Amino acid sequence: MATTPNPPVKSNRIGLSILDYRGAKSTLCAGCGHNVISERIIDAFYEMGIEPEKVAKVSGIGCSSKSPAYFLGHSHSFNSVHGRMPSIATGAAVANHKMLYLGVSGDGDTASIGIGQFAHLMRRNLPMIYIIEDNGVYGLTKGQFSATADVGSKLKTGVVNELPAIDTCALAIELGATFVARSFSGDKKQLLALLKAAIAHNGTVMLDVISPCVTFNDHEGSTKSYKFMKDHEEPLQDINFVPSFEEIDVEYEPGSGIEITLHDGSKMRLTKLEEDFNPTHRLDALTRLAEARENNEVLTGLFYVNPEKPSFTDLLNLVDRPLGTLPQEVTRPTKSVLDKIMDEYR
Ligand SMILES: Cc1ncc(C[n+]2csc(CCOP(=O)(O)OP(=O)(O)O)c2C)c(N)n1
Ligand code: SF4
Ligand SMILES: [Mg+2]
Repeated sequence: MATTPNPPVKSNRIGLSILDYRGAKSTLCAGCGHNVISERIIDAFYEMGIEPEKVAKVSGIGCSSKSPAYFLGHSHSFNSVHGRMPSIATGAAVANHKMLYLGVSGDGDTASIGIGQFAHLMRRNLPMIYIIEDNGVYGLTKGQFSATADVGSKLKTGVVNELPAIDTCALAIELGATFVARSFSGDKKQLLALLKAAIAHNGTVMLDVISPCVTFNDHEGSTKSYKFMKDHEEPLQDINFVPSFEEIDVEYEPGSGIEITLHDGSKMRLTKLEEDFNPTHRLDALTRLAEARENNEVLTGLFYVNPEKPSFTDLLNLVDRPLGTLPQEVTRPTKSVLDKIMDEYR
């Protein structure tokens, strides 16, 4: 009897299938926004044709910080201490600047315990993608308000948050990050375009993704629920990403939006822009975010990008070969050199 051949497995530009970008089976709650973000990360790295072995995943503590286990199973990974992922990422990036660093944090991990480390990562413009999976609560410890919870947002128990939210995007722009955006786990097209552009950028990408916690913060009265986001999300622009390795088949018409060329030659095309808003203008971005906060708008999209500013590792003028792989003969001064240095202190 004739057998039906299996359909050919699709592969990307480096010959890998989407299965090569998956990770372990998720242990997070079914329906958690974090699982959807993991899916988009898998799609973005597959579509960009990035070798999983060239990626280093770093995270802190929280449901969000567990999620790197569920994507890019062939990549390097380090699950650090609560709020301390930035220092681990900084050390790793200096020791080996040839890897692509992908950090996953939570709103608690970043905006509460980790705010100090977050601030210094942003100001250094460390070349990495820093994702906040933002649900407005500490999911792992059973749903207390985090510092990104909006004023007036209500817990299931009826407790109302009266403290102002920290806007992690405004903070990241103020401090020096060079690619700052907000998205929603349920906005598949926008999130995928932003993740692919993030891979093409050199410098700190700070991507705050609203990611509903179905167990503790998806009810009426929450401003981080699926329903609230579906009703209130206001995308600033329609984002199309054209990677450097793809032919640009449609000519871009000047005046129909903004085109931004990223570090590796990829292009972002932003259309349906609000009049006068240009994401390459830092002050415009800060003003627009402040207005959004005053008007209770949930703005998403690309707020700020600067493809020109040197990253932290550019500024260090590192030798081409990763420091962590240099042999001792190169990194350790000889006895005569050490003696000479000591002589200078006598
Ligand atoms: C030093 C330290 N303090 C407190 C905790 C307890 N703790 C674990 S996860 C967490 C908050 C997680 O919230 P978030 O980062 O928003 O992640 P989510 O679970 O919501 O994805 C806290 C307070 C801890 N693990 N370590
Ligand atoms: S508790 Fe909330 S954040 Fe944690 S896995 Fe469940 S739905 Fe996700
Ligand atoms: Mg959280």
